[in-house]
Amino acid sequence: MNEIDVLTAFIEEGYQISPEAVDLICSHCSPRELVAYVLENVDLSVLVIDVEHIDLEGFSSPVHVNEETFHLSEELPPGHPESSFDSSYQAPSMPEGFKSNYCNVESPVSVLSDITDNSTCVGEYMEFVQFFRNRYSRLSDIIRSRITSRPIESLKKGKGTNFRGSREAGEVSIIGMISDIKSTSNGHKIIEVEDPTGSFSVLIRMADKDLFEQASHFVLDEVVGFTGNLTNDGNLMIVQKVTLPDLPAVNPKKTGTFGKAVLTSDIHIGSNTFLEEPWEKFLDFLNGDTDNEALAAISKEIRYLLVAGDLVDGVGIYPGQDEELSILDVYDQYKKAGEYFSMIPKHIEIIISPGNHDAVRQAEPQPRLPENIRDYFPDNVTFVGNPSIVDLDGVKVMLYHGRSIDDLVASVPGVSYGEPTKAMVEMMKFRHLSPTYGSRVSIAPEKNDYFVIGNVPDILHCGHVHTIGVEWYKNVLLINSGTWQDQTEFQKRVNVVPTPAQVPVVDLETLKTTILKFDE
Ligand code: D5M
Ligand code: FE
Ligand code: ZN
Repeated sequence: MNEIDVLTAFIEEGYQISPEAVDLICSHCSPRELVAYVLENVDLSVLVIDVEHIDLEGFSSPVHVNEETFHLSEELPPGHPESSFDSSYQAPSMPEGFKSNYCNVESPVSVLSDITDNSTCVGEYMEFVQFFRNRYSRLSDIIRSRITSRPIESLKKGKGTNFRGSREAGEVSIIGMISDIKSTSNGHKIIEVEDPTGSFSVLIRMADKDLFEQASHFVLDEVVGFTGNLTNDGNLMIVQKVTLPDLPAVNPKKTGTFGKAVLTSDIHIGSNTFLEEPWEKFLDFLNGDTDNEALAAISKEIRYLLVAGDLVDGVGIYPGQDEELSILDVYDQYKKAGEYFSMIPKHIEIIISPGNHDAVRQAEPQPRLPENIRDYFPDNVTFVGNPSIVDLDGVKVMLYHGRSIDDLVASVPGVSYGEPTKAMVEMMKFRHLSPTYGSRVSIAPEKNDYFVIGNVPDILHCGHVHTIGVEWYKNVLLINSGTWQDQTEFQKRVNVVPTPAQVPVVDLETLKTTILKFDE
């Protein structure tokens, strides 16, 4: 509601209103409800409504939470499971005295992992060694808790004997980082793996169908455990079993909180295919400005808005991009973004991480946007790097723009742009957001591999591919949050078909997700 709306609402009811009272109502997070409350309670003798007639305390007294949630479950992608949480679990309850919406509720944000201000890398050889060792050490620790493995060096020394020098018998296990995947002339797979002590070749036979299927999901630089028998010359392992660093079969239940988080990404402000009208409808929704009661009920419960990269279209990102821009200067694009984000109610905590169209280094992990750009945005925005992990009042969300999805679509069977969460399942199984070095993702060798999924998040939120997807994987909610950009000429050429202006809204207590559409 703007000032004129407030003014006319009172005039229509036969009241005048002072400018200070108008300001007070407009600055409130639910002005529409406040106007109704004042009109209902004002003394009939009052002619001019002033600040003293606006009883904010009375307005703020607790109201009953509407338990009915607006579920568009028929619009969820096929296979979207219902919440699998333990029904005995009690989520933290709403604080006493919450208002007609969540505008006076604290919504804490803490950043648990982020490269910002921690980058050490200059790209030297030894840094790459350290980077891959960090990955190996963390992922192999997970696998080692499931199999008893030996260092590769001990297999070679043994040459057919075990590491105590006696005749080799039975199975052995190693944990290696995949350095090469080849097919033999008979169609078997030979996989070259490395650990800090050496390298070794393992064979996966075509006839071992399940194993072969599992191995078809491997991409370079992933860490995997292999169990099998060595050939007589001791130079090759015939694999019987593979062990991934996958999430445990029983992943502990979540620690929920109340309210809702809205997840989005790939806004591409400044592109001439940026969908301004649906986006502005979305901003209205965040402000509770909607005639749809169900949407208004959701809007009132929103505590967080997360943006997983590609806030603006940027400049010079792909050949001929300048012909598809409506705002040619990247700072002007961010200025416009800042104006849009200033329209979002101040009680909604906003998290923004960058993507490949944003004005930070292209090599990942990317730090948060620089200060001269952050200055365009209001105080309720927290800027983080890509990837990063944030804790939203007990719900842990890992944000990653998702550039590696391009690699996974190109090489893993069953992973496609149409179902982006399938790529995210691969990330969870191999506990890594972007395994392959030297492919589409340019990786900076930081001391710590920020792409390793160590502590398991409650939600993994990606974007980049411009298609929406929601899926559960072992109690982790995987969401690709789509886009606000219509198909570009460039995307037509590479056959990318986006699903724009759709927004997943996550209930932070149950992690049930509703997809809202703003394109109609
Ligand atoms: O990426 C938007 C989408 O376009 C995403 O699905 C990847 C795809 N894309 C981007 N660049 C390429 C190239 N060079 N080839 C094929 N597909 C591509 P965005 O990051 O928003 O540009
Ligand atoms: Fe994008
Ligand atoms: Zn992108």
